[in-house]
Amino acid sequence: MRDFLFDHIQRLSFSYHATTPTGDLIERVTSDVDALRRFFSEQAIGVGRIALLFVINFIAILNLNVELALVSVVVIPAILLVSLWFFKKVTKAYEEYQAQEAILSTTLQENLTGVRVVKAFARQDYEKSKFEKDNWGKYLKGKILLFMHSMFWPLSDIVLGFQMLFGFVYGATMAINGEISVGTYIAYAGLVVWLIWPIRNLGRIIVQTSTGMVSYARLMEVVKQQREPLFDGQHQPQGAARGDLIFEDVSFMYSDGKSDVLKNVSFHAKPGQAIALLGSTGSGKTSLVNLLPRFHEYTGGQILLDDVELKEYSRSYLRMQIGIVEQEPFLFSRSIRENISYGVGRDVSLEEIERAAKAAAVHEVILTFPDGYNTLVGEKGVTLSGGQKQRVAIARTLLKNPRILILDDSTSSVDTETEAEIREALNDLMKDRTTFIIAHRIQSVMIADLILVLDKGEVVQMGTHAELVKNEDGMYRRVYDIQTKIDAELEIEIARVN
Ligand code: TTP
Ligand code: MG
Repeated sequence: MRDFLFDHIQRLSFSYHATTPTGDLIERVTSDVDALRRFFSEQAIGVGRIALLFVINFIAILNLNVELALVSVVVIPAILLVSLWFFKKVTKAYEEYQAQEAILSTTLQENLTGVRVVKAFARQDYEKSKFEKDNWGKYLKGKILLFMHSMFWPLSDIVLGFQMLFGFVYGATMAINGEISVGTYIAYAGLVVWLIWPIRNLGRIIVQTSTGMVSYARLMEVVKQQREPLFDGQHQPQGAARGDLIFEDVSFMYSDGKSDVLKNVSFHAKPGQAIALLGSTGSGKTSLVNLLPRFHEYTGGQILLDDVELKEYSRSYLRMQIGIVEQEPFLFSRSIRENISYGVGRDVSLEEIERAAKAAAVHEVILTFPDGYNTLVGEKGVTLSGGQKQRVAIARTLLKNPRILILDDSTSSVDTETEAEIREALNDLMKDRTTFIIAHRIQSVMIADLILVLDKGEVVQMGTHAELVKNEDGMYRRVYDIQTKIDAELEIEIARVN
C-alpha cells in the first residue's frame, strides 16, 4: 500500500503538488497507512474469533433452554445502537485528530526545510509558539478522543453487567419454579460469561473500526487523484525530435490563477537556434518554458513541435527530448556521480560523467571534495554553493543529451568569470539543439538567434541583438544601456583600485 502511494504521488500533476502541503502527504503515507495496517492485523482477525465464540455458546445455551438463550441476548440491539452512535462520534473526532496531526507535520516539515529563513529573520520564538499552538490543538483533539473511549467502556460494561445479572436472576427464578434443573442453571451460569465476552468485543470493534475507516478515506482521497498521463499522446515518433518549435497566439493561465500569465505569444524557433527570453521578474519566462514538457497545459493558441501540436505528443516523449536546468536546481542526498547521471536512462561511464562536468565547469571543484565524484551531497556530505549546484545541474542536463535545452537563469548564481567559462562550454553544446536561454544579463542573451522581450506575459519586442539595440525607445535598449553603464563604471572602479 505504501509503495503504491509513493508511486502514485510521484505521478500526480504539478498543480496537485503545488496546492497540497508536503507534510499532509507525508502524514497520509506514514500514519494513515499504519492505522489501516493495525486495523487489519488486530481488528479484522478479532471479528472471526468473536463470531465463532458467540455462535458456539449461543447454540450451547439454546440446547439447555430456549427461553434462557433469548433472555441472555436482549441487550444486543442496545449495545449495537450505542456502539454505532459512538462509532459516528469517534469517527468525527478521529478525523479532526488526523487533520490536526497533518497540520502539525506540515508545520514541522516547513520549519525544517526553511530553517535558514527562520534563523535569518530571528523568528524562532514565533515559530515555536506556532508549533506549540498546533501541538496543543492536537493534544486537545487527542483528549476528546480519549474521553470518548473512556465513556464508551464503562457504559457498555454497565449495560452488559446488568444483562448478566438479569440472566442470573431470571435463570434462578426458573430453577426455583422448577422449570429448569439446578444443573442446567449452573451450566448456564458458566456459559453466559462466554456469551457476554464476544458481545462486549463486538462493541469495541465497531468503535475501533472508525479509525480504520477514517484512515482509509484519507488514503482514498489521494488515490482518487488523477495521475498525470505520461503516455497519452497519439503521436510517438521513433527517433529524436528535430526541435522546430512554433508558438501561435499561445496564452496560458494557471489552474488556480485569475488572469493570463502569457498573452498571445507567437514566434518561431528553428532547429538548432538559440532563443533568449528577457524580462523583468514575474513576466512569465519560466511559465513559458514549462509549457514545453507539458508540466502545464496552455489554455489558448497552439504550440507545434516539428509541425505537430504539442498536445499530440506523450509527456514521456517530450520529457525525454527536453532538458531543463531549473532556476533552483534540486540535488538528491546521493553522490555527485549519481546526481549527474540522474535520469539519463542508460548506463554511463565515469568518463562521460567527467566530460559533462568539465563542460559545465564543475569538474575542478568536484576534485577538491574528499571523495571526488563519490562525495555525498547534502546532509551526510558536502554542502554545495548555489553556483556549484547549478553547475552540477547543467552537467546532469548535458549528459541527458536532449534535443531541446532549457537554461532557466542557470548562470545567475555564478561569478562573471565562471559564467563566461560556462557560456563558452554551452556554446559548443548548443550547436545542434534548440536552446532556450533565460537570463538577466545582456551578455548571456546577445548571442541568441532570437531574443524575446517579455513584459507581463506579452512579447513586447522580438529580434536579434543588433536589431533590438537600434530601437532607441525599446525596453531592450534601456536594459542594455543600464547594464553597459554599470559594467563601464565597474571597470573604471577596478582600474582605479589596481
Ligand atoms: P514566472 O513565469 O515564474 O515568472 P518569471 O520566470 O518571468 O520570473 P523570474 O525572473 O522571477 O523567474 O511567473 C509569472 C507569473 O505567474 C507570476 O505573476 C506568478 C505566476 N505564477 C502562478 O500563478 N503560479 C505558479 O505556479 C507560478 C510558477 C507562477
Ligand atoms: Mg523564472
